[in-house]
Amino acid sequence: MLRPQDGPTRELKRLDGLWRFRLDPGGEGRVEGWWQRPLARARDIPVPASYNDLFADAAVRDHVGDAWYQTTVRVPRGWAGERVVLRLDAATHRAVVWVDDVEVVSHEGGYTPFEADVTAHVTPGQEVRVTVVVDNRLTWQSIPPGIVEEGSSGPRQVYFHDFFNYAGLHRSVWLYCTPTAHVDDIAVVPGLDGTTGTLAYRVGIEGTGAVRAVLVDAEGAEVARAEGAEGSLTVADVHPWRPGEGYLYDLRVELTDGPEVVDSYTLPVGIRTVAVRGTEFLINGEPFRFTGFGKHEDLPVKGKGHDDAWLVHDVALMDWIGANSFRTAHYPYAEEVLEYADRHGIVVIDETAAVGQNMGLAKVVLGRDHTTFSPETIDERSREAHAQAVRELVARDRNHPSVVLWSIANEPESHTEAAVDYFAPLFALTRELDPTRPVGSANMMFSPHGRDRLQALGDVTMLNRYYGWYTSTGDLAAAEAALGSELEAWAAEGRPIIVTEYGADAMPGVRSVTPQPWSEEYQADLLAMYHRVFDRVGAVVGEHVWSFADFATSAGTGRVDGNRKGVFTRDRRPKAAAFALRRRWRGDA
Ligand code: GCB
Repeated sequence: MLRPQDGPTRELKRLDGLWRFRLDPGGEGRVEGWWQRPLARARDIPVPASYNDLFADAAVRDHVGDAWYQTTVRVPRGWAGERVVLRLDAATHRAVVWVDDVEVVSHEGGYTPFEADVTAHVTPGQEVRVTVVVDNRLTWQSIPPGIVEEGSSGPRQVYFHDFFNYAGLHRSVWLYCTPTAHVDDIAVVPGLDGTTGTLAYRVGIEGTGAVRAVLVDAEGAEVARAEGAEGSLTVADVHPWRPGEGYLYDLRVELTDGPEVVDSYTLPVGIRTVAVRGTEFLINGEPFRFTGFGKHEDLPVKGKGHDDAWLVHDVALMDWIGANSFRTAHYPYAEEVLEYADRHGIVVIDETAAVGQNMGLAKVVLGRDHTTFSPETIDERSREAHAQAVRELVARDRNHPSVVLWSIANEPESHTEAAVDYFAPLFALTRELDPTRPVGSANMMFSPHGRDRLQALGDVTMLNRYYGWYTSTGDLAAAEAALGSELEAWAAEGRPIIVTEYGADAMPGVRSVTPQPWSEEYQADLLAMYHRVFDRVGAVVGEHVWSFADFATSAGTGRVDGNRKGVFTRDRRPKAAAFALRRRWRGDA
């Protein structure tokens, strides 16, 4: 799905700002038709932002169910005769949207965009009312899963993942126009052969017309062109996209009718290749070593609301510390983040929101006894929702050169036949949708080498490990021995290993001369221990510390105002470990 843009044939209006907002714990709005009139008893709310932390009110923070958003927008009068589209970059976790009295679209899944052609429901020059109801409930059939239970003071949301269930309109909302006949979709596949680059492209169009593709370099010079909706462009003396250097070309796709350019869409593209060879992960044919983090979209006050200032600051900190990559744990991030990664040469592991599909873990953490995959829990419908999440992730992100690996789940149950039955078709689907990128899923420590059955389905071994924290707590020598022997065993399977999580909680200011968990020194020492082991095991090609920054979680005795495994605090101040990582990753500190 193409991101909306301004251009010679397209215009864009961002609907962000203060909207009207009302919680609906009783679910009355859908029955009473709240979209039909100005939202009664509403308050102002910023978009984009999670609603949970804005109002200093536990009823809002812990709300379960519908929340209504409303605004009015004047459709620009110059849009007469154009196709008008309303797009939401994300609504967490599902939403229905009305324009005035007409339902125009609904969508399931909290981290991917959706849109509706609203041409028939608007009049250029006139105002319309836009109403969105956002439902934050997680069920066995949602991605991620959860259970809503009746508590003494109303419904309570239970979930199996370790980050707070923020909800609302987390990303921008847009009204945009295109010509009626327009470029609907573009897919590119870059290639490299020595100093020659190639870009295979496929354009989907609505309406009729001829397609032309023009490739322009960063200085604005045309380097290749082709006619036809499908084709390949060749670039002599190509300037590849590479880690640390986000060189981009512009692919200008034009839909023409004789001499007239009916529509034009410009897609930034990077020319690079990705491959797995034995235990190596290759970018542009050269072995790449991932340094960086599993992150979260998580901010004080805004929750999961996207914010460009924090994006720029986070990337500045990643640069400061010497991180060349990150994983979008545990859901697809805002498209602004991927575009920024493209432009800055940051390598991305792109993950679906399938996290918490592991009832072995739920038993330990929540004391609950469920079967992970069963007709009563995660079932065929869940898998279809998961497949749809994969489709939407790949459709949205396949053109980003920064994305080098799809992660289709984080720490699912992975030792059972049921897990293999559930996941094998999802691996196949991902490869069918994108044969050009490796696929994996992050493994959890309850299914170590010898027990896990999913890693063999992937191209890369992805391990989340907490030796020295959840096991051998405080005993780094025992942890080192256990980690070393497990990694050696995985290495023998012949796939590259990315340790997608390792880390320890640390409370800033807790200092210790002896190995005390929760101290800044213990966090730094634990990371150093992992690095000693990584440097011994050649198949380890990636180290992603968990986590970049502290983040909000649900309440728990192991959580102190959230998860404290950040190398930076939630407001992005460095802990002692940050300086140690900088020394390792930059070597010049
Ligand atoms: C994990 C999860 C991550 C948690 C982390 C932890 O394995 O993938 O979501 O936050 O452990 O800190 O326990």
